[in-house]
Amino acid sequence: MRTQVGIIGAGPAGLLLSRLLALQGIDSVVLENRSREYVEARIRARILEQHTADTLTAAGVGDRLQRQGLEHSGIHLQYPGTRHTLDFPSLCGRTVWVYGQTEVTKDLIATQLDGGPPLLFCVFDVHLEDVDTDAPRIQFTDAAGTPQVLECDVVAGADGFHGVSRPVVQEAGERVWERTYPYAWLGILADAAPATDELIYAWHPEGFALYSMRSPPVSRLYLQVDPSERIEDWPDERIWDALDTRMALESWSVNRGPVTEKSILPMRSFVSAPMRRGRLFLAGDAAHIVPPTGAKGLNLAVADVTLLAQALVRLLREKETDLVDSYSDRALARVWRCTHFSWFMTSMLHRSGDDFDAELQLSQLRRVCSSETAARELAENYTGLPLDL
Ligand code: FAS
Ligand code: PHB
Repeated sequence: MRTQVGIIGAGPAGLLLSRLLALQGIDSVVLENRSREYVEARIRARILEQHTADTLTAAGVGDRLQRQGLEHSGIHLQYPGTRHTLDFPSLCGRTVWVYGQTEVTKDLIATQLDGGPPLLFCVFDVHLEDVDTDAPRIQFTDAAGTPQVLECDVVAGADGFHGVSRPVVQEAGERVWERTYPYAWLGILADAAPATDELIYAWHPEGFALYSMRSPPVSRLYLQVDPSERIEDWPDERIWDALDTRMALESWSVNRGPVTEKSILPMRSFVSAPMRRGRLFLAGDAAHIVPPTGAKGLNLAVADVTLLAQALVRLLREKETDLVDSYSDRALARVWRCTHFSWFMTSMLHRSGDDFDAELQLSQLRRVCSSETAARELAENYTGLPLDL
């Protein structure tokens, strides 16, 4: 098999990269080790920055997003006795969209399978070779169990945190920064109409809580818990009682309903640099992980592949290396900005158990809720900064 760009991973990064390249006449093959059903069923991100929504729409995969997505013009920040609304359009002229990553993935896969570049599911034994040459190869076994070799001009490692691509970059020497947070998120899906128009990010002495939504009849809610907590120790009633406590506001209450899914998600920040080795380029979670408090994970993946697609078109069509040579630095500038913002939101809103921290957090929250300058800084980061910082 031969293609210009071999892409490992059919998550949002790999799929969108393939689409953006195809629109520029660059061919690719996407290799995915899971089944289509598995990939489309993964519940993950939800908040799309304005740039992400615009990119998907411009790439011709935004029709359902425009029809079924929920455009949100702000968030509520809460601490005991106060719920303050940040109005994004008045602060920074942008909005965000609530539209599940699962739906984005379904839209991208449907487009890919409707006459788009090859997308192979259930491959295994994926190995990269000769990435330091201009003829890298991907060895793999296809779903039928037949060994295959994909000859490429370039390989894109969009295979997530547990993929095979980053270790290949690491072999040539790279730096890694990691922070594991001393808390996790217990998340539930509930058949209950959200009791709020915008997301509520709530600080409380007992811990952080987040009120989000999937669709008009379905709520998505999260509680800060200790990373050692077990989901079986959290019956529905205990979860609802904790949400009521942490989000309490006079003459308002959380809407309860049947819990249809619950899980505990660990929280960490992770960055690896560079995001390139020879003709192998990393994008998305393969290179970085952020805690979900800032709603940046999916949006960072989209920003990476927007930059990478531009760079690969320049290399493969115009034979110019300037953009591929600057890709890692340009992508990492945004990665660190989003890593900082995700750390800022996480540190401001999650109880550490230390009362000095609590006073700092409350002071920061009061500052954001009272200063247009501080609110604008949060709004600009949350809705997404320009691609090239
Ligand atoms: P992905 O991990 O989505 O995709 C990588 C793909 O590569 C996968 O399909 C995988 O099966 C495949 N793959 C791996 N190894 C392979 C191999 N050897 N060969 C072939 N294929 C291989 N972000 C937010 O902004 N908000 C959230 O609330 C949020 N919640 C999250 C919850 C969870 C449980 C997780 C894990 C992540 C969450 N994220 C969230 C972050 C998430 O949305 C990621 O940022 C996003 O999926 C990144 O997309 P990709 O880089 O494409 O990586
Ligand atoms: C979600 O709805 O899953 C969600 C929303 C905002 C976040 C994180 C997760 O910051």
